[in-house]
Amino acid sequence: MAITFYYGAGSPFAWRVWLALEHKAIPHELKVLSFADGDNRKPEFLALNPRHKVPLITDGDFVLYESAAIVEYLEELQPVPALFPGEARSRALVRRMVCEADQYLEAANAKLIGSVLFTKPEEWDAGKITAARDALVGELGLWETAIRGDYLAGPLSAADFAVYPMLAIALRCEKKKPDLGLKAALPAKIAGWMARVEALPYFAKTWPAHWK
Ligand SMILES: N[C@@H](CCC(=O)N[C@@H](CS)C(=O)NCC(=O)O)C(=O)O
Repeated sequence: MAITFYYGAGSPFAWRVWLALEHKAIPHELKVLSFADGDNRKPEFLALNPRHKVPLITDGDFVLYESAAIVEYLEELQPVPALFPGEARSRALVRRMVCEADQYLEAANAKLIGSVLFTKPEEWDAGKITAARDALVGELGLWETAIRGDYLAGPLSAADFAVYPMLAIALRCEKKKPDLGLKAALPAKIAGWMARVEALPYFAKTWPAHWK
């Protein structure tokens, strides 16, 4: 088993890589780091990633971090089943969606997560939370318009694995703040697409352990 996968539960970026590994059935050793215990700041991990972030993989003596780069590497390592399917234009569309997820969806998500999950309830700012939720719903409206088929780019692709975990963590905010109103505001096509990702045979295995 050449690949070792460094993972942190609840990290949408690490989740993306796990879904890609499972989709391609690439054998790997899973190393779960604990953020609470500071595993990602320990010297042995900093030697692999000075940015102290998961995900990270090693493949023999090759070390790679950054989830989008890892997924592309896995695709080159094992092209079938594809995560960048089709011809050049279809693959470019997948890459565009991954960039959009990492740039725009992530920015909207970070505001909501920051104002709900990473803020103590007694310090919640209702105006800030509503604005963050509305901005995310607005962003999701763009994704709803962009959906090409059963999955974001048409066939299942790296775009689905980039976006799904971000939305799952956003919806997690509603567990902590049940009146958030995000689930109810999800565009219908996005809700249907999420259900299709959740129906993938390996999906349940990747659900964050502490969310169960
Ligand atoms: N751009 C990176 C983001 C990775 C990232 O932000 N990971 C977070 C967890 S979601 C992390 O490890 N944070 C720990 C830290 O910064 O100390 C990627 O796509 O892999």
